[in-house]
Amino acid sequence: MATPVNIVEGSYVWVEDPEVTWIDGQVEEIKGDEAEVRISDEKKVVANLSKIYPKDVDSPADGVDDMTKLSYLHEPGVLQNLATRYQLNKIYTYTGSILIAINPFQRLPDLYDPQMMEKYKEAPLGELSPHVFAIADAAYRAMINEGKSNSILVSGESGAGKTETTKMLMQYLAYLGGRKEVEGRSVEQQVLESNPVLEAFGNAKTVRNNNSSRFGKFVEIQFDKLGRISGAAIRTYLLERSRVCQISDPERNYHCFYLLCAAPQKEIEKYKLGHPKTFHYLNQSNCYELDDVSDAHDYLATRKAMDIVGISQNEQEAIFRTVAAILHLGNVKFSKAEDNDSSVLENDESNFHLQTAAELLMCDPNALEAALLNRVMVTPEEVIKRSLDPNGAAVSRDGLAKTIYSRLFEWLVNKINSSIGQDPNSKCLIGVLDIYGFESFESNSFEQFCINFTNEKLQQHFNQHVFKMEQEEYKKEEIDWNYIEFIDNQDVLDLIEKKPGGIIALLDEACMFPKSTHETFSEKLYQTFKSHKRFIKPKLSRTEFTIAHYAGEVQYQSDLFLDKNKDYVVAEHQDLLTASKCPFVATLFPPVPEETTKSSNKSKFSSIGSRFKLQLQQLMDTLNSTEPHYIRCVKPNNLFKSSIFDNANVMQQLRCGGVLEAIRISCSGYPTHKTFEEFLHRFGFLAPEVLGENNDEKVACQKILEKMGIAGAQIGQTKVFLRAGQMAELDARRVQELGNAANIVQAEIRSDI
Ligand code: AOV
Ligand code: MG
Repeated sequence: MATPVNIVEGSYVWVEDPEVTWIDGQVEEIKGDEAEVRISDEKKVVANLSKIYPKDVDSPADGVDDMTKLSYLHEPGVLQNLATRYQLNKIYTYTGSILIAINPFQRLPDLYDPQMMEKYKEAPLGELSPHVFAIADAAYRAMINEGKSNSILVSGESGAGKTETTKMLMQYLAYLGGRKEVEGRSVEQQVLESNPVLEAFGNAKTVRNNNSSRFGKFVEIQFDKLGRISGAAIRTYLLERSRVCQISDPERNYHCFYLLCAAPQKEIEKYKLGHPKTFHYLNQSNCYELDDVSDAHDYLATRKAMDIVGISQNEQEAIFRTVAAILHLGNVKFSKAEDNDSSVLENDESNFHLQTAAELLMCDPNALEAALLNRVMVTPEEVIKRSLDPNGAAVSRDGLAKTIYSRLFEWLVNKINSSIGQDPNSKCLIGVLDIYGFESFESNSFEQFCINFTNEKLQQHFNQHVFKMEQEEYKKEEIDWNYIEFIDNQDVLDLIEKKPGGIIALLDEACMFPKSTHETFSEKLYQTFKSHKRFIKPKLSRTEFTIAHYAGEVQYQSDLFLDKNKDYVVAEHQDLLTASKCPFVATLFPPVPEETTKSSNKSKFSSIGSRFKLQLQQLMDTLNSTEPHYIRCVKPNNLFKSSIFDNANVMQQLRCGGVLEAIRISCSGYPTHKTFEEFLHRFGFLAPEVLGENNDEKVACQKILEKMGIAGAQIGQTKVFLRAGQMAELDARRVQELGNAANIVQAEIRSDI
């Protein structure tokens, strides 16, 4: 961000502070590069002039609803504005047309009720207080008026409020595009009820969020010529599979497992269930219940939502039966067989769970046992049957559980889509994107790699968009805009996705080469990206690598990258479930066509990374054909508490989420846009003669700039555009003038005495 150079003695400023990030005070003395700033009666600090920023003392006490109205666009100003508003429960603020939403961590009364929806309907953006409804309304209006598809992209870190925001957006769009009299299930109702269904199966408690989405989601709402909802399509991205079998304290597995364990007694008996702590897939963590959530209530609510989205009673029964089967499967344990390296079921209890799992999946228990304990290898010469050791059998079991669960999730999405129905004639749609936010944990694996890759993609889209909008504003005002530059994150994207040679391509190569290990893969990365600016090899490590993402550095553990990248269903598992007597289970595992099983290893390999990359590219193509609207969600603290605004934490998110980058982009052009009237009101007294001349506003502004010797600023059609630092320069002059005026007044008073 530009360094303000125009700070004088007497200026009000912001100084960096280790505790609250920024603190305000007044400059008492300037010596060379250093300023002495009085913070309070007791406290003075000395800081380098390049590290202090001017404070706008004229800003309203309750903040401004649009950051671009701030006289100074810099970090402390932005932060102060958001903090002030948050304390007043004003959680929404614009930055131009971008909406910043700060998670209130409490239900704010009336904020989302029908009266509010009615109020926002057709109100021009910016006329009412900032709100998600205003963004949805703008998207809807633009779609109707221009006949063009729009999209709303919601981003922010885990727990920042993306999913809640998305639900509000959908509710408002359903309100605008719904039909008055509804018979049975309406399309909009189905669209809305898809949320609780997908959340039950795709959300889980993590350390960051009690209801964390573990998949990405793009909902495309289709409208007919009259602007009514006529169909919808939900696309989901990469569900976190590992969670089904592995969780760490105090997280939880997917909600549906706990819901089912809290189901009415009849179901519990039918599925032979018990307390979640009796199941290995759930008892790896000590967390079973969530504050303020009743799993029993949510079970019934989920069933109801499933009714509405068109999942039949039979299908629902089969879905929960499959969920129960996964829990039982997880309890099957193995021990070493006495005489060799193969394994057997550990005890009667394991046998009971295996029998129950087979019964629920309606497959042959002996075949299930065999599929878990053995692996058949087909070579051109012969078919070899190999027994797995207990560890291998457990891996096989978990693989089966993950595959069943992810197929079940895919089935749900497809079912919801076919039941809501697509409108082939729809020319206009509004897409709403709710994707997992940037993640950096202590240990980061392939999932985080994919999640962060997604965020890089969206970040690029965002930068390009902000850049374009800024240019459009300049064009509209007919000013020269040649010299805005902006930093692109294309280099990180190349590192990840370039073909050939990017990390995903190298990972695919490693997966196809039978002798690769994560060590050889890592070695290859180290060699290839030795001098890449965004790639770092951590000292002493032979299997880890760090990527310098736009949002910060993340160190990845490559151990499971190869395994997780292979999209591969063990043939024995496939055959077992294809043969299930339960039609639902059998449809999850349609028979694999002959040729693919027989062909060489190479074409059999299907890469999750590459497929995900392709899906993302398709998503970007869709987004690029729409008019985007951005909502950036911010988490005010890590305690999930209302009313706590943690400056450092918010600052970090604004930096990572690109909000400050957006501001930086506008700073590299003309960060301050003031209407002629505002400008004259503030600076008119610097040139009273100009005001006296009865000039038109535009000419008056021009003359003031000339008199003050401000070069490079521009006068548009309705606004004055100032370069970075020029506002501070004018304000400094104002402080001096005011000081002079005050001295004169004081002198007059004294001479009066
Ligand atoms: P996320 O989608 O951004 O995280 P959520 O939308 O699930 O985050 O929000 C987390 C929690 O914050 C919710 O469960 C609510 O308790 C609360 N919350 C968020 N927005 C609001 C709001 N507008 N009003 C009231 N409470 C709110 V993740 O899915 O983890 O990245 O993968
Ligand atoms: Mg979410």
